[in-house]
Amino acid sequence: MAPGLAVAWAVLGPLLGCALALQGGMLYPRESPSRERKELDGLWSFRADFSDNRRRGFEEQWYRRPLRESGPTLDMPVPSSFNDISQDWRLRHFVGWVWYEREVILPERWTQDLSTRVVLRIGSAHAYAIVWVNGVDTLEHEGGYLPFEADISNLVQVRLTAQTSLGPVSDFYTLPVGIRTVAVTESQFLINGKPFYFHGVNKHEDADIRGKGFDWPLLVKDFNLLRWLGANAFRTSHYPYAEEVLQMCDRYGIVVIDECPGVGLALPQFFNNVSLQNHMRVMEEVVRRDKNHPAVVMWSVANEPASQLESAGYYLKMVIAHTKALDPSRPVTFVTNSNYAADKGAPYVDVICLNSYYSWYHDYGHLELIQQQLTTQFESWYKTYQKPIIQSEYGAETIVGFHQDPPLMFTEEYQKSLLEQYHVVLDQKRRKYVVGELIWNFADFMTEQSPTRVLGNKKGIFTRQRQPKSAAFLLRERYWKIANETRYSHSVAKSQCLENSLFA
Ligand code: GCB
Repeated sequence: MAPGLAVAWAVLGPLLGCALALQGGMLYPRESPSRERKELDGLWSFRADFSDNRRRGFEEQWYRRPLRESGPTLDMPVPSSFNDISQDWRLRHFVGWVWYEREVILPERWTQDLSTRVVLRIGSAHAYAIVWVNGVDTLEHEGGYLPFEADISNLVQVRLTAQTSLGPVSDFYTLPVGIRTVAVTESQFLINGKPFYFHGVNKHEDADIRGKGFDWPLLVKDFNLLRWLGANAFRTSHYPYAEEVLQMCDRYGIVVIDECPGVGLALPQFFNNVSLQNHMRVMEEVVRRDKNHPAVVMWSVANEPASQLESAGYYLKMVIAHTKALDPSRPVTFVTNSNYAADKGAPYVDVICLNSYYSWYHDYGHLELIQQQLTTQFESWYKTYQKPIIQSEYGAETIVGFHQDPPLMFTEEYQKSLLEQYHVVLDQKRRKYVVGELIWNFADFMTEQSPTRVLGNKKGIFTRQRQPKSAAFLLRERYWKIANETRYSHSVAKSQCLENSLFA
């Protein structure tokens, strides 16, 4: 196997001035028939040196061993500004040395063909950088903004051969694994044989400017916020998310209900054989891609299909059976907003997932009705099916900065009060057969315009820019309280890496 290339670099506060001697140009790294390029962007290990003299890293020689062995590390996306990513106020204004580390597997040719020149290039590091490669002090650079590079061929080129009892190895692949069991009883969701309560969110892959699209800084920010919130789960509403998202969930111990894009199945004509075949094929693709993620504990085949229709009943039965055949190890569900007496798909799911918007889409403003309506909802469903239930959506549109007391719709007070009413009933039922609650939504997100949307869907507890509304603080208190009551509180609190996660 090619040797790992461990890279650590450190940056310091203000730029002090620089003296550069011109030694030829520095070409932007472009691929060509004779040049290959390997991106080092992505997640790095990170540690700020909070010691009084800010020099502990040098004194203890953190560059000699994996950074995680020096003390607690964080995941830090590169490129990004560490001050903006974390919920730790100390990092917001931190001045001093910070340490970044990345382990890289280089292509065999780079490390074994001694005529290949390997150059390490840092696009920019603010404001003073020292770079170690495999523990060797290789490069120093003062001043941010501009690139610097060094020939590291002699540090990474070693002749190695790998052999197994079957002969030489020609292909290598590393698959991080986690081991856990998932099971469902009449009233419980079990992970590793212990009752698990989902206290989390629904998300969207959405942010300002970027819209939908994978983005490391955004992802790390969102995971920092999930931890701040004390959330232990989310549903990938309403489509499978980027694979990097699931990798983060595996590492952080966040449990996932993995949903396929079966959304908008609202009309009778959608439940035909062509859609069914297509839906089953999509489930195959989702399961094939995501089955190795321990974080994924349940498949959701659809969101709010018109499951009161007979044709939908047959359709959902087939999709669910197909998904179970593809993966007998995980429960399967779909998310419904139908009435318990009418739903034709519920007989086939392992867990009932219910969306309801009491005092929002009907009985507007009547927060006092929520407790009775929600109690009836839970009791009717449980009496009919004797299956565990998750409140998979509930919430209220809230425009940040709108205030009114007594609460009126669209204000922060209304969102809080609505959540509080739901929580009263959830607390009564969660020790019985309700096994989870997922707020709609983690953050505001963009939608088509309509009379019910004010520049998108504003049911986020965070704004689209990831700042908390009042409800976020309410939910934070609740989720940490539940986390501390459950057996998994340890993993929720510390699940930065696999050793501490539920799936270790
Ligand atoms: C729902 C949907 C979700 C919507 C939400 C809302 O029931 O599942 O996609 O965004 O309601 O806010 O209307």
